[in-house]
Order: sequence, then C-alpha cells, then structure tokens
Amino acid sequence: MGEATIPAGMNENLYALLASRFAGAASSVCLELEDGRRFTYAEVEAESARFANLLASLGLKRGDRVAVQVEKSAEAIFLYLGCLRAGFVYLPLNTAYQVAEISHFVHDAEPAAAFCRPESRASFSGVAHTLSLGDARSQSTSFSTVTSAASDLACIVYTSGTTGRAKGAMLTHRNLSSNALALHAYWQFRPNDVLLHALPIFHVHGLFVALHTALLNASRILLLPRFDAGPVMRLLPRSTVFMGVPTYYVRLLGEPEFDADMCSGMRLFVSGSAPLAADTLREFHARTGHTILERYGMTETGMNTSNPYEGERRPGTVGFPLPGIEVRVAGPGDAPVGAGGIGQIQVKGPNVMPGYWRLPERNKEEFTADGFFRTGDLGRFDEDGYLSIVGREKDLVISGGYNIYPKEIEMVLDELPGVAESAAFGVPHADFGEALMVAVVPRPGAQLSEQQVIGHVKGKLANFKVPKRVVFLQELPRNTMGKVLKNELRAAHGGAKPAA
Ligand code: MLC
Ligand code: AMP
Repeated sequence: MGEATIPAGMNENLYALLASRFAGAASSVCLELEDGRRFTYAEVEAESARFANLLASLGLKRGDRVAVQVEKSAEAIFLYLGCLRAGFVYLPLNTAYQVAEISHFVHDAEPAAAFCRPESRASFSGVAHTLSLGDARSQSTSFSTVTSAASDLACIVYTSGTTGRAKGAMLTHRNLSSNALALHAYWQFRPNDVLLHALPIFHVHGLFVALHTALLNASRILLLPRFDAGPVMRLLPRSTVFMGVPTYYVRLLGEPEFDADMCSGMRLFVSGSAPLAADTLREFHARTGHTILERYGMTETGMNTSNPYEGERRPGTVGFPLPGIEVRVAGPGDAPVGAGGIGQIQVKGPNVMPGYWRLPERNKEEFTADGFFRTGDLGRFDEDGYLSIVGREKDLVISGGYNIYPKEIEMVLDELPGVAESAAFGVPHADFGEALMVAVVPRPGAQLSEQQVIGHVKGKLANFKVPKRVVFLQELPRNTMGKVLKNELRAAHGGAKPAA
C-alpha cells in the first residue's frame, strides 16, 4: 500500500482536507452526544465557522496561539476546527492541569486568546482574550477557510520532559494531514463506519488519531464525555470502530457482562499510548473474538507504526512502520542495528514535527544528523519486521495512558520543607498499567506523613501526577556516579500494592 497524499494544488490546510472528504455528506450525522443532540456535517461546518469568526473578530493574526482548557464537548470540537479554518494555532490543555502548570504554558506559548471554564479564568491572566465556549453563539455561520502552507503550524501540544519543564511540540498542517491519511488508509475505513469516541480530546490519541480518521471518512461519531465502561458497552452495538488506551480494555474485561454479542458489529479496536499487555490482547480475543490492533506513536510524531489491518497482529509488538514513514532502531553513532538488535527507535517522515516551540538548542539534540527524530523509546525489529518496544531511555512513567515525567514530581516534592531528596518511579498497576510512587528522604528530625506528601503535590500538579503511594527512606540507592537507581526502587517497592 503506497503513501496516501494530498492532491497537488490543494489547500494544505488540514480543515480543507477534512472538508473535501465530508463535503458530500452534509446531511449525515457527524456528532451524536449522550444527551441526544446531533450535529450533521453541514452543522459542524457552520458551528466551526462561528468560532473562526469570533477569533478573527478579536483581531487575531495567522499563527497566533489559542489556548484551550475546556471539557470535552461538541463545542470544543467546533472550536478546534474553527482554529484550523482561520489559521490560528490550537493549543489543547488537559483539564486536570493546575494553575502552576498553566502559567508555564501561557508564559511559553504567549497565546492571544484562551478558552477556559469560568472557574479557571485566573489561570490565564495575562492572555488578552479569555473566552468561553458559549461566546461564539452570535457569530456568522459562514467562513471561508484560509489557505495554509504545508509547513504552517496547526497545533502546539505540550509534552512534559526529562528536565521537568513541558515543551511545546509544533505540529504543522502537513504533519497532521499526512498521518490522518496514512491511518485512514491503513485501517481501511469504510463508508458506514461509526466511531465510538471515549478518549479525551486534549492529547493526540483522542484529538488527532480518532477524530481525524473519522472526519476524513465522513463517519458518525458517538461522542462520550469520558471513558466509562457502562456507556461504552451500551454504545458498542451501534459502533464499528473504537480507540483506547490499554486501561480501557482492562476495564471492559473487568465487566462481567462485556461479551461478544456487544461487539458483533465492531470491525476495529485500536490500542495505543502505553504498552498493551499480551494477556489483555489474548483475553479480549477469547471474550469477543476481536484481536485489538496495537499501534505506536507520540505527540511529536503522531503515529509511527501499526499492526496490520489484515494479517497477523502480533502480541507484544506495535507492528510495521506506516507507509511513508521511516522507522529505524539505532545503536551507537545512530547506526541502524539489524533484526533482533536493541537500540533507540528513530523516526523520519511527513508526520514528524519540525521541532519544539522556541527551543532551538533542544531541537538540535532531538534530531540525528540525517534528520531522524530520537523518540527516547528502545525497540527491536524481529525477523518479520514487527517492531517491539522493549524499554525507554527517557525516565517516564505512563499511567493510564498519561505521561508522567518523574523529574517534574521530584522538583515539586523537593520544595516541601522537611524533604531532603526524593525519587519518583513507576510500579506495576493492574488498572493503570503503571502507577506513580515516590520515595522520600526526610531531613533529619523532620516529621512527614504520606498524606502531607500527597497533599503537597495535589493542587500543584494535574491529579494523574499525584503519587499513589509514598515510601520514606533514609537514603536513595545510587550508583557510583551518584545516579538514583530507579530500577532498584521499583524492584524493592513495586511488589507493594499501590493504593487504588
Ligand atoms: C485519573 N486518575 C489517574 C489517571 N486518570 N491516576 C493515574 N493515571 C491516570 N491516567 C486519578 C485521578 O487523579 C483521581 O484521583 C482518580 O484517578 C479518579 O479520577 P477519574 O477522572 O474518575 O478517573 P477516570 O475517569 O477513571 O480516568 C482514568 C482513565 C483516564 C484511564 C479513563 O485517565 C483516561 O482516559 N486516560 C487516557 C489518557 C489518554 O488519552 N492518553 C493519550 C495521550 S496521547 P483522586 O485521588 O483525585 O481520586 C499519547 C500518544 C499516543 O500518549 O501514542 O497516543
Ligand atoms: P506522549 O508523549 O504522550 O505522546 O507519549 C508518547 C510515548 O508513549 C511514546 O514515546 C511511548 O513511550 C509511549 N507509547 C505510545 N504508544 C505505545 C505503545 N503502543 N506501546 C508502548 N508505548 C507506547
């Protein structure tokens, strides 16, 4: 299968591409909500125009950033599409982010406008225009989508990092459209597909992978505000495609009534953002007859590899490079290692971001001399070309599909009086895959409790970054270079069941 491309001469604006695919489906339902509201594709076009007009009326210029921290809703999707249409740069923010996290994004990205919940307005002080989703109601429903170049920025998505400071991945219209086209073709979307959408829409999985493929397909999208096994099971019989993080599949399997009948109309279950346990894949197959398709990607690159639509979906692997994308496993000197060898996964293609926002020095380090992006993931190709992710060079915990960078937690913990030093690490967790745990060394004489430590992080960082468990140690295990041995901490404390 060749790389799917945009026809020559076409506007490279991502919205123009999506609209070219749903133009013939104006009266078909695009979004169907739990409360019964429905929006046709014509209405999506009209409602997104209102947001484009609202922002344009405020005097925003092409390339200006629009920060968005709102609950998942149809209006949030209209706002996203409106930004694309008007050439503004969409900056999605997890609703769990707290004031301190937001202030870094605002300071770094300098958005010209922010959409947020009324109670969060203070977090966006300094932004010229703070708005809410209701503010577009009186705007015109017609807007002519601007012409964008392939290299124009469409979104900036922040991702934390090993330094503890979040970096903005700059994503162009071409990055997003090339990946959407590749996935749409690779996963063989069909005319009557119905997407059951339960993922959050402030990260790449829910916002790009799920939404773009469905919009390209002029599909009906059953939009749930969040993942909850009950509503998902109720809607599966009306759906054909579902995408989730492994926790969603673990939770569905935990429901005794979840069965094959519910899934009889389904054609595709996709998993990603975190490793899918081979046992989950097997159990899911035994229960439903479906083999979950696992794929691999990241914010900076979109999706890189996928198990095949037809052919063997191999447990414990993330499949093959997507058409048009080069994926290599590299050793010292960035030289590719052969099948069976372990090295860093590196990626090159139209999906890969041009770099991090305002971090030119960082960008030099993140790309190889021959233009491959260093993912920080460790992988191995088998003899048949399937890629497995065998570890991570980056110190990262993935909990329920959300990334937690230990350094960020440690920086916050070290501010707490009474803490001499700390180490954050991931331990196995049946529901979240990994759960965050911290080891704290108290200062001599200091009295610290687990509640105090947890309470200190709560309110400063997003709730999913709050440690599930704390251990107090007299010292942290270190190697001769002074580096904290997180594997040792994991081995010593990982068996202890983290609090639910
Ligand atoms: C919620 N909590 C979590 C958590 N989610 N803790 C650790 N890890 C998580 N992922 C905590 C809350 O802080 C709260 O704690 C308690 O759990 C209940 O919160 P909740 O909101 O009721 O949880 P729930 O709705 O059950 O959410 C769990 C979840 C959700 C798994 C459904 O986290 C989720 O939808 N994750 C998907 C993340 C995702 O989209 N990742 C894609 C990133 S893109 P307390 O103490 O307050 O009670 C990417 C690239 C790629 O990675 O390849 O796709
Ligand atoms: P994010 O920064 O949130 O985009 O997360 C990207 C990271 O998630 C990748 O670098 C991987 O470490 C991890 N990831 C994504 N998909 C998978 C997968 N299928 N299996 C294992 N890890 C994954």
